[in-house]
Amino acid sequence: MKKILTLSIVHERSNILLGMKKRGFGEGRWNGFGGKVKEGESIEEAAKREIREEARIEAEEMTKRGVINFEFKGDPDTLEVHIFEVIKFDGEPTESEEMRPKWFGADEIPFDQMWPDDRYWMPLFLAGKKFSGRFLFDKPSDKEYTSQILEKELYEIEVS
Ligand code: 6OG
Repeated sequence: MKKILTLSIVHERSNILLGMKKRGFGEGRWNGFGGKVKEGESIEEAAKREIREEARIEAEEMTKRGVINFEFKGDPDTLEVHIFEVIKFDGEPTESEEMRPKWFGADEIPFDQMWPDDRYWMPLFLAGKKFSGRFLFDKPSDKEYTSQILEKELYEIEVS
């Protein structure tokens, strides 16, 4: 089964806002804000709701930057993650139950404490490119274990 998720990264000048995931899937890692799209909402509405819930800010301007399919060996589910760049927001990023937000400069992104796919697509994100891809992992990461990439496809998309 395919699950649709969002992942939003606020990009302001050369800084990005990430959140430390405090619980659940991806716990103990830095990531953008996001989660599952609920029935009846658009992908963009879901992205805005998740940013509001997890970082307590209101996304006012965002653009779709990529779609990546994530699979785990032996698991029939595919996570179709839609990646957004938030260019304008209102409010002050604030810690929530799920996430502790923090700004990072483009040259100090904590890839060692992120999902291992991020070091491949983040440079495209930071360069303003659009992309699509697919990653197959051995098994989910948790606090102690970092997933290993078994297969990787990543393409830059030309959009006029
Ligand atoms: P909840 O299920 O906690 O949302 N996500 C991933 N992000 C990256 N960078 N790599 C992955 O590789 C990911 N798998 C899922 C999507 C989970 C959040 O984590 C993202 C969502 O924003 C496997 O609601």
